[in-house]
Amino acid sequence: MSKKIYFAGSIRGGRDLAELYHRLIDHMKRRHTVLTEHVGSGNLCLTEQGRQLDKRIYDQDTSWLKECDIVVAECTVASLGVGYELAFAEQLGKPVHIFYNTTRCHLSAMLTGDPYFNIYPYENEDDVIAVLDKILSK
Ligand code: 6K6
Repeated sequence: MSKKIYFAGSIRGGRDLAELYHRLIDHMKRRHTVLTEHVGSGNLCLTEQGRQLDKRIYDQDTSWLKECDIVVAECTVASLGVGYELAFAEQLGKPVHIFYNTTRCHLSAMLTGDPYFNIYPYENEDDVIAVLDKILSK
């Protein structure tokens, strides 16, 4: 069944893996709806937009978190925003699946130490795709 996916990935935390986010989003979009497609965009504005414009982003993203069926997060690049979204999703009781590349980072203990989260360490992008397909086919 087609799912509404909230994909979380670093924006102001750093865009080193933006192309990976884009490929993962493209893959998931074949069968599902990704509410946060912009996370994989190449030309995002990374600077603070002021409290009012940032409030619009916050309101939209928290509304999508309430609407989604599942949260998928790529957490290799540390991001305050993604950490916030994961805790918010947990409060909402949404299933949360977290991926991180073990060759590039050490995940925060606040994620690995929280038994609520499904966590998938990986080394290759192909492994992420295979696990994602399994999760999304349920
Ligand atoms: C406009 C078009 C694309 O991006 C923008 C402006 N910025 C954001 N738009 C939407 N969601 C955002 C934006 N900035 C951060 N987020 C949310 O926080 C995303 O859902 C990411 O998963 C997460 C990234 O947080 P930071 O702390 O790395 O920015």
